[in-house]
Amino acid sequence: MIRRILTYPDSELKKKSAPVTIINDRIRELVNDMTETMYDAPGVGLAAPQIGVHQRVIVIDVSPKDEPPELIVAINPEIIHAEGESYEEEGCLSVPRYGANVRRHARVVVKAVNLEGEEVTFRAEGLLAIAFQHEIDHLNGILFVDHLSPLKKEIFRKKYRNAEQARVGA
Ligand code: K1U
Ligand code: ZN
Repeated sequence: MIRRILTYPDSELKKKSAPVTIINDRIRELVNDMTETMYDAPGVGLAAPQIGVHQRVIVIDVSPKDEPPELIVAINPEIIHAEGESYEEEGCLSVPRYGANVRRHARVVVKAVNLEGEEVTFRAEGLLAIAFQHEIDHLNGILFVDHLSPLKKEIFRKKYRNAEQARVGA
């Protein structure tokens, strides 16, 4: 089922998510819903708190449009190694119509559990590395705009508020 994606400034997006302790039908259904919601959006990733579920589950697919899908499901993901620096433009399904450059690690190693309950390790670079960092931030209640300098964040807040007010005719 496609779920509604919460948007900034919803306070649910600022809450920290809890680790998954057991992989049961509820988690499998959550992953199915997240996957459907991500592909429908469309996005290259989605974290459970974006649909209001505060469990440490993310889905990612950064495969090019003209290639077969390569879905990554990561439960309780943890960055166990990070190196290098990147500064690329990001967007967020929870912050529609806004993009900004964010400083991230260029390469990460992520440890997680898959839907079978097995421990898995991902070595990521490029967009996949950025997506892992972006989605794991969501699990900790952090949005990409929280990485902006205080001045840029203030400009974002004002611009975003004005743009949203104009859009809904407030
Ligand atoms: O978590 C999210 O809000 C999803 C977000 C993930 C992300 C985007 C860019 C860099 C890192 C992580 C998105 O998918 S925003 C939409 C987007 O970037 C996109 C959509 C369709 C095709 C390609 C990109
Ligand atoms: Zn996001």
